[in-house]
Amino acid sequence: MPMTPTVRTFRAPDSSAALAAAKAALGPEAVILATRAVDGGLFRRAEVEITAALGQAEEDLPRTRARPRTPAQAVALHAAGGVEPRRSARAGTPRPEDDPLSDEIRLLRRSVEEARRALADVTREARAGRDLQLPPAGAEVHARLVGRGVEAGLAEGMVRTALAATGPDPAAVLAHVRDLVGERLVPCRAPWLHDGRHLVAAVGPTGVGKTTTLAKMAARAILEARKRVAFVTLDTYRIGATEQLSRYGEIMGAPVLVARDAGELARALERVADAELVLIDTAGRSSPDDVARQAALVRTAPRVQVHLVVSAATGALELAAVADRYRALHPDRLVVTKVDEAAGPGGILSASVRVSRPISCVADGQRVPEDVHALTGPQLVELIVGPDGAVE
Ligand SMILES: Nc1nc2c(ncn2[C@@H]2O[C@H](COP(=O)(O)OP(=O)(O)OP(=O)(O)O)[C@@H](O)[C@H]2O)c(=O)[nH]1
Ligand SMILES: [Mg+2]
Repeated sequence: MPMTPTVRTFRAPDSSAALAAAKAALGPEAVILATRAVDGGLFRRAEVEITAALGQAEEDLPRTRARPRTPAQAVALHAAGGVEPRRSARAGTPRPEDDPLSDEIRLLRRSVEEARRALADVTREARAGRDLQLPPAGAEVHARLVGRGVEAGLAEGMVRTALAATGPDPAAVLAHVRDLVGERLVPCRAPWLHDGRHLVAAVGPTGVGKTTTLAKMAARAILEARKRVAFVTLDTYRIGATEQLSRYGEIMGAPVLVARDAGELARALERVADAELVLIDTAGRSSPDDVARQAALVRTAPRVQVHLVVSAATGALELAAVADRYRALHPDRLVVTKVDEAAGPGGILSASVRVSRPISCVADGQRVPEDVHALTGPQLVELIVGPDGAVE
């Protein structure tokens, strides 16, 4: 007896949990039709949504000349190595519904392909855990961390420490890992809420959001703390850079000064002596010499706090490389941007452990000033590890 396809969606914090839920509800023959990431915000949990259909058991599928009745059956049949679903069993007698059906089948095939890839990712992560010869509880937590973008080596180190401390209970291992992440991600007061006169300089790779983040900080300081704010830019390199900052300054009624060398910077700072928050923008440069020259110039400003800005969207390995490149400049704070574009924000940990500096704020969008947040310790941990609760 052919089964009637049942199509259902399942949501869970990660793809392995969503797959497990689909298999639990629909049985091991469930056919995954689509997977998609459901966006979370900083305060909303992101989820993975899987659409699955109750498939036919392989032995039930006709081996030849079968005709799928619905798209789900067609995909099940095709995935199970059955016959070409487009043509009817009676070859040469095309049916009127063939064309819309084949369109749907094409779409569904693509979805199945995407789902297969997602499944391959999950399997690879699980295999990585096994290859490391971690006990099941450790492999599970390791897979979760890697799935959230945490560098595999960092994940392994934390999981092994947690296993040694707690024993092989996945929930206890995960709880201990949360503590370890918390120790590595230290929050601090939002730069726009600092007392007294405060100088903040943004340094970091090209295009990570230095200028935008400074504009967000300025707007927050003006709106929330009623502070007098001034901008100084050292970015005379990129065409349009001064105009970009001047536009923000104009909108906010904050002066924008340009400095090309230490003398000009000192004079600019004197001119904005009454500003409580001075935001110093720098040019994103790729050459290490240019980066070092600019950092040396920034450091001539008395009591300046240097914020290294990194983009979470670049992934763990790139974040680690950026942190290594900029560590020599001794940044005082870390700013993380583009969390909204990061497939897994866990990569932030790679930068954080390398520069070992407090995280002053996290940006998750282009809107000024809404998309910048000074997160608490637990919020930072949640960003990396995902929402609290049992291991999924
Ligand atoms: N999605 C997203 N986009 C962002 C975020 N922060 C900045 N951007 C965007 O990233 C682009 C580059 O931002 P900028 O602020 O000009 O970057 P920059 O680091 O100053 O760039 P350079 O000065 O050229 O090195 C702009 O389109 C911003 O709107 C963020 O948190 N999320
Ligand atoms: Mg800029």
